[in-house]
Amino acid sequence: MCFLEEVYHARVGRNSISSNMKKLLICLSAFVFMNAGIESVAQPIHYDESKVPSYTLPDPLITEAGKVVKNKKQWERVRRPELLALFEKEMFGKMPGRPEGLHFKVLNEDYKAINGLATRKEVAVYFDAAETSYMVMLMYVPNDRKGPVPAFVGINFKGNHATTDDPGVSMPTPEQIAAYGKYTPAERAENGRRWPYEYIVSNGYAAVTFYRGDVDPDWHDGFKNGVHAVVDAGKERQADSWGTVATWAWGLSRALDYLETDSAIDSKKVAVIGHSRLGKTSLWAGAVDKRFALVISNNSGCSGAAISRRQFGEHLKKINDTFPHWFCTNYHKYSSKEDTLPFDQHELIALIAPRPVYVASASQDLWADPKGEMLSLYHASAVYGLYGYEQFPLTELPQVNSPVSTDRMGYHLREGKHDIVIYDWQQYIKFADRFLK
Ligand code: GTR
Repeated sequence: MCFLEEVYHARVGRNSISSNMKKLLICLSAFVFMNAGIESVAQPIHYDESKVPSYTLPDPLITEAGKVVKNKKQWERVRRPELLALFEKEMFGKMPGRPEGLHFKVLNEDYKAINGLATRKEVAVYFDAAETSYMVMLMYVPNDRKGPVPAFVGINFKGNHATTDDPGVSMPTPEQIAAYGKYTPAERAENGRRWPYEYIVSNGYAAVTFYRGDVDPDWHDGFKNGVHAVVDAGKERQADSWGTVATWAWGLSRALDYLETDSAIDSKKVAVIGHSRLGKTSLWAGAVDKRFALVISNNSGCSGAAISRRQFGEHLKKINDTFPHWFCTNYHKYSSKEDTLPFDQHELIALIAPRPVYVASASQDLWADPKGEMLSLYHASAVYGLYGYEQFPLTELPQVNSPVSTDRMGYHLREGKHDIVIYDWQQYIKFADRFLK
C-alpha cells in the first residue's frame, strides 16, 4: 500500500476528516494509482450499501454431495470437516500440528505486578528442540484466586513491552530485533490502551499475549522467516501452504499448549481474542482448535467476520494485493471473484459452533464492513440451531453502544474508529462471565 493510499484508507475509511481534505486525498490517491498503475483501480472500494451486489450465500447445512444436514451428528461427522478442509485449502493454508520439539521455559516471575494484584510471567515457547525459533509469552495472572482461573489469550501488534508500562516486561533483545527484520520495536507502553491488564485481572481472568513477529514477521519475504524457517524447512511451498494468518493462529494453539501445563490457568476456559488482522486470526484459531472455549473477533473485517460477497469496504483483491502473505496462494484466485468462493465468512463463524462467539464492529470502521461482520452471526445461526441455540436476531445494525446477545452469540457496534478499547473489553468480560466463570 503506498503512503497516500495508507493516508486515504486510514482517514477516509476509518476516521472522519474535513470534506476538502477528503477531496484532496481522493485526487492525490487517484493520481498516484493512475501513475503507478495500481490494479486496485479495477475494483474500486465502496462504502455504499446500494452498491452491495445481490448475492446468494453458500448454505452451511448443505454438504458437498448436496445432502441437507439435519442434526449435529451429521454436522460434526460430515459437514464440519468438509468446510474446515475447504477453508484450509482455499484460504488460510494447511497448518502443521504441535511440533515435536515444542517445549517451554518460564523466564521470570514477579508476584507483585500491578500493585500486587497479579503475578507476571514471561514464558519462552520454543518451537524446536534446538531453540532456534520461539515466542515469548507475557502473562498476568490474578493473585486473588482460589483455584485455576480462566484466561484471555491474544496476539499483540507491537511487542509485549508495548502493551504495558510495567518496567518488568522485557524489551526485545538485539537477537529478536534482528529476526523481526523490517520492523523496529515500538516504544514501551505504546499500545497499552489496548491491553487493560488491571481491568482484566481484577475481573478474575488471566491475560496472555505474544508478539505476532515472534511467530511470523508481518511482511512478504517468501515465507522464509519466523516459524517457516524451522517448521517448513526443506518443504516446497504449495498453493495450499499456510499463510501468515494461519501461522499466527498456530502460535495461539502453541500458547494454549503451554497454558495446559500451567496450574494457575483453567485451560478449559480460555477465550481467544484478536483485533483486526489478529481478529481474522482468532477466528481461524477458534475454528481449528476446539480447545478454545470462546472466540472473540474485534473489527476483523475482510476475510475475518465480514461477508466477502458484500464487497463493502476492503475486498478480496485489495487484501490479497496488499498483503500477499496473509493467506495461501489458492485464495488469490478469488480476488474480484467473490461469487465463486466455495464458502463465505459466516461459515467460518459456524465452524466455532457450539462454542460461544462474539463479533464486534466500530461505527467509523467502514473499511471492515460492520454490517457484513454482524450478518455472519445471523447466517451462522443455522448451525448453532442444530445444537438448540437461538437465532441471532438482527439483519440491520443496532444502535451504537447497544450490545445484543443470544445464548451463544454476542455483538456490538462501538461508537468510534477501528481499535480495541476499554468499552470492547467491558463487553467481552461481561459475555465471558456467562460461560467461563
Ligand atoms: C488493514 C487491512 C485490514 C486489517 C487492518 C489491521 O490495513 O486492510 O484487513 O486487518 O489492516 O490489521 O489493522
